Amino acid sequence: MNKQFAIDVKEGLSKSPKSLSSKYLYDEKGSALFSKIMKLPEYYLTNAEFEIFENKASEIINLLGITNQKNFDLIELGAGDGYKTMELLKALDTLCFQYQYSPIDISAKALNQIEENIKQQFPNKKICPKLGDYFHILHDLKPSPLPKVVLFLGSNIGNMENVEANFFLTHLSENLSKGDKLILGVDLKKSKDIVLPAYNDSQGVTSEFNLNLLSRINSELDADFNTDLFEHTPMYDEEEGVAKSAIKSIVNQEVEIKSLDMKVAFRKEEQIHTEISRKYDDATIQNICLNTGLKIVGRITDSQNYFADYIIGK
Ligand code: AVJ
Repeated sequence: MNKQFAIDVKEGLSKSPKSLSSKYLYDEKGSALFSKIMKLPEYYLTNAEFEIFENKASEIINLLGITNQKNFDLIELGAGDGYKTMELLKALDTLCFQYQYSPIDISAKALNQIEENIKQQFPNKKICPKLGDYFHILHDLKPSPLPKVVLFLGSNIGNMENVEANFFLTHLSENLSKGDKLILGVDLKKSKDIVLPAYNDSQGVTSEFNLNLLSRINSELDADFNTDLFEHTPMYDEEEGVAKSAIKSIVNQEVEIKSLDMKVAFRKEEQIHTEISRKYDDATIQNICLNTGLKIVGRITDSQNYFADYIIGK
C-alpha cells in the first residue's frame, strides 16, 4: 500500500496536468476530517440519504424482493461509520428479517467503530466484518449459498469516472447470483448553488481535508510542501454534473520529495486534481449498468429530491 502510494504520487506529480488519486485522502487524519464533513450543514448528502433510510426503509425492503422467512447476507462496501445503515438494520429487525451483516472497509478503525455501534444498538446481532479492499474481497463472497444484498452508499461511486463505475459494476455482478440486489446511493444532478457549497464549506473543513493530502506526502514521503502556499479549489460543472476538487499553487515554487528523489515545480495557479464527485440521473445510472447484467428495479429519493438510492438487481 505504502509502496503503491509512492509510485502513484511520483506518477501523478510528474504528468501534466498533475493529479493525485482521491483514495489517498483517507489516512487517519483524512478519515477524521471526512467524518466532520458529513456533519457540516452544507454537506447535504449524508442527511438526505439518512432521511431516505429513516423514512423509506420499508419501501426499499419491498423492492429487495426478499421474504422474511429466508436468511440473507447484507454486505456493505466501504461502510465508514455505518450510521445510515443502522436505520436499515432497525427496519429489517422490526419486520423480523434474518440476515448477517458484513461491513467491508479498508480501515480497521472504521470496522471496530461499526462493530461497537452495532453491539450497542443490537446486542444479539451476528456481524461479520471484513477488512480489506472491497474490490478484492468480493471474490470471497460468491461461495455463500444465501441471497445477497450489497450496499454501496453515500455516493461513493461518484469518485469514479463512468467507465470505471461500469467496470466496477461488471465485477460486482460477476460475484452475484440471479435475484441478488445492490442498493446504490447516489447524489443527484442539481444546481450549482447547492452542490458547490457542499465542497467549499464555510468552516474550511473540506479545504483542510483536501490539503491534508500534501501533509500526508510530507510525513510519509519526506516532502516539504508548505500547505499555506496552496489553496483548495472546488468547481462544479452543472452541465456534466461533476464536482471537481483541486489543490492550486498560490505562487511559483519548487517542492522536494526526498523519498522519491524528486523535485516538483509548480507554476503560480497550477493545479493538482484530487477528486471528482459525480452527480447522477436515471440516464447515467442506466449507462453505468450497461452490459453488466444488472438492471434498475426501483429508486427512492429524499423529500427534497437531492439524493437517490437505486435498487439494482441481477
Ligand atoms: C465520500 C466520495 C462521497 O465525493 O462527496 C466530501 C467525499 N470529498 N467532500 C464526496 C468528499 C469532499 C465524498 N464521498
